[in-house]
Amino acid sequence: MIEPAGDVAARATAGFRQRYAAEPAGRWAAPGRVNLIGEHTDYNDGFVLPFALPLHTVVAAAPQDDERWTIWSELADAPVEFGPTEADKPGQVTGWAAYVAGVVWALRAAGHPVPGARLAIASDVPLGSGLSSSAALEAAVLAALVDLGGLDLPAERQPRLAQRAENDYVGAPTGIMDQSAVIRCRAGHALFLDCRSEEVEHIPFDLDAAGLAVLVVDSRAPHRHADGEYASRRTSCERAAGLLGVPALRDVSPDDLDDALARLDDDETRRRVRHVVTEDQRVLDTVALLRAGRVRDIGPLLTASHASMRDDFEITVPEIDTAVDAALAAGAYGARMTGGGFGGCVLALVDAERADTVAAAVTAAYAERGFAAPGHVTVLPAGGAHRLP
Ligand code: GAF
Repeated sequence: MIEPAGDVAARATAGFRQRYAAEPAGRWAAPGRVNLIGEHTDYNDGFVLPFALPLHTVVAAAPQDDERWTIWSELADAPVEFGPTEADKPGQVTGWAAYVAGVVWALRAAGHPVPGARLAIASDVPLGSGLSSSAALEAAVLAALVDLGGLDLPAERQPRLAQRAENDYVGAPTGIMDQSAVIRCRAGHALFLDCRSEEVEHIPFDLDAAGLAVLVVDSRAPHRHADGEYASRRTSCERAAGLLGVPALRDVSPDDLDDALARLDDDETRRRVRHVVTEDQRVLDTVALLRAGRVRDIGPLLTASHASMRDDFEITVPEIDTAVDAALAAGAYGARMTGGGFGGCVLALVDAERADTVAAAVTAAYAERGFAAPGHVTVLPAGGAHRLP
């Protein structure tokens, strides 16, 4: 198991000591994630296959006697403090601290007696790169408060609660994937999640044994209206499900796709539906290949997923498409954008020994197009949120 970088935990601990002149009662870590395949399927009750990254947010925390919460983050200028009045009303705490207040709010709204606490936060999950830094923060805070308060909230029920914090307190209409990934993933595995039932299967994803690596390229593309575009894709899918008379697009079978498309009234909605229905099937096909140990063979499914996001769901941007094309031209088995879109990261499945060559090809293609240089890192699947020893 890959433990979080010691220095993130050390920074959280040092921050706690410095800020509060006391020792933390414990430290809790939650990872970032990439999604191997299954994009914009979660809020359509469909399937996703993310895995956790060996990059973490760490919360050092201790209970405090009164019912108040004080949070310090190494990334913020000043600490934030709030009590039940602010926590019980979405919108009262804003900015990065809203993710923490949202967790307190969601716990209290579900009837849990949340202990007052002092928290110090450090992280090496990049912000704004689509690697779920917000879910990592929610999950680490949630793990800390559950442990400190001795709350009865098993891991399988935590993602829904963290999602509620993000949807109803922060106000971002995201699905259940990111919170599930950062809480429930297992090292060496991808998480096959049925977003309707929330049942999971841990699918072995042993890149090392296959001589492979996943190269994650940070496109560094500026986010272009990502929040509004995300919400409009979601609305469009829900409207289409209504028109088709199904609870969610997950209920449209690929065999019935042509009939379903013929019943829709405009081309844009048809493209959105086609993406979701074919993407669900690509997740199932990817899982089948991984179960059979055919890791290399998932490459074409990753690339087909990208084409579907680019042409049908229309959520990619030029930097992202450039990175995918360059990785494929340099010999990647498959490549796709990962996450909500309009920027963020690309993942490419590559022979481990060619990872640097593929990364260099992407960097060269960026330079040719005049884009700011991308970032890159190779990753192995890590485990979900946990208390540190
Ligand atoms: C973002 C959201 F938070 C997820 O719920 C999911 O919809 C994803 O975009 C797209 O697959 O990460």
